[in-house]
Amino acid sequence: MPIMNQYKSGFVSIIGPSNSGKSTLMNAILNFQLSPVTSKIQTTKERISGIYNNDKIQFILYDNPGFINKSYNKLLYKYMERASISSIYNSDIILLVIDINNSIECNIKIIQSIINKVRNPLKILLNKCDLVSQDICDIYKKINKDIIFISSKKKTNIPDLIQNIINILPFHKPYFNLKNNISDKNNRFFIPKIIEKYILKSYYYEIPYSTYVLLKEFKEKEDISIISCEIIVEKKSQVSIILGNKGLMLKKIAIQSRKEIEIFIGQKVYLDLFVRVICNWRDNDNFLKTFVYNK
Ligand SMILES: Nc1nc2c(ncn2[C@@H]2O[C@H](COP(=O)(O)OP(=O)(O)OP(=O)(O)O)[C@@H](O)[C@H]2O)c(=O)[nH]1
Ligand SMILES: [Mg+2]
Repeated sequence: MPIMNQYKSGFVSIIGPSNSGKSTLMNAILNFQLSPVTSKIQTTKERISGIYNNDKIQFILYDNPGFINKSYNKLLYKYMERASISSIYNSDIILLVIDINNSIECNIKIIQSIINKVRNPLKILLNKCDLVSQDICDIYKKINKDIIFISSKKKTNIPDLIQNIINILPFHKPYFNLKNNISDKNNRFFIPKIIEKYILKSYYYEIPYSTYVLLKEFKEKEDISIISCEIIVEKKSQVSIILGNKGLMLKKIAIQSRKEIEIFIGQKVYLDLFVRVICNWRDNDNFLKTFVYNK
C-alpha cells in the first residue's frame, strides 16, 4: 500500500495537430500498443485514456483527436474538437506534440497559439526527430529553450519525458484503483478500434473517413470469445468497396483484426464482421451521441 502523502497522481493530456504522433507517444509512455496508430490523419476520433502506474505514481494519459481544420464542417469534427478542448481545461499537464518535419513557421504558429490558450503546465514536444538533422533541432532550441525533442517511434527521450511529467504531477492519492490495468476503458471499447485501424490502413480516398465500427456482440466463453461487429459506412456504394472483389478485402481485414484482438484480450476469438449503411452518419447527431460519444 503506497504512503498516500508521498503519492503523486494526476491527469495528462496529449494534444496537437493530426498525424503528429500523439497516439504513438501514448503507446511509448505506456510501453503498450493501446491507441491505434496509422499513417492517415484523424485516426483518433474519440479521447482514449491510458493509465501509467508504479509504486508511487499514477497518471491518466489522454490521447486526443488531432486539431480540426476549420474547413471540416461535418458534425463529427465538432465532437472531436470538443473532446480535445475539454481535455485542455481538465488536465494537470498538457503535452503538445508537433511534427518537427512540418514547416518551422507553421509549427511556431501552433506553439504560440497553444501557449496563449493554455493555463496549466505545458510541455512542448517536437516529435519525429529521428527524421531530421541536429541543425533543425538547434533552430528550435534558439526559439524556445524549453522545447523537448523526442522520437515516439524510436522511444528517444521518453524516459526523460516521463520523469518531467512526474516532477510536475501534484501529490495526490491514486484516482483509479486499477493497479494492473492499462486503461479505465474495457475490451468492448478497444475491439472496434482495432478493426477501425485495419480499415484505415487498408483503404484509400473517402473510405477511411466514412467508416466507424460498432461492437454488436461480445460473448466471453471459457476458451473462446465470440465477437461480432458492424462496419458502418455512409453510402450504399461504399459497401462493395469494403467487401472488395469476392469479399476478399473484408476477409483480410477480419483475419488481421482477429489476430490482434486475440493478443489484446489474451484469448482465442471468433470474429464476424458485417457492413451496414447509415446515411451520412458523420452528420447524424443522434448516431454520434448514442454510439460514438456516450462512452
Ligand atoms: N519516423 C517517425 N514516425 C512517427 C513518429 N511518431 C509517429 N510516427 C508516425 O506518424 C504517423 C502518425 O502517428 P499517430 O501516432 O497515429 O499520430 P496521431 O497524432 O495520433 O494522429 P491522429 O490520431 O490522426 O491525430 C504514423 O505513421 C506513425 O508511425 C516518430 O517519432 N518518428
Ligand atoms: Mg491518434
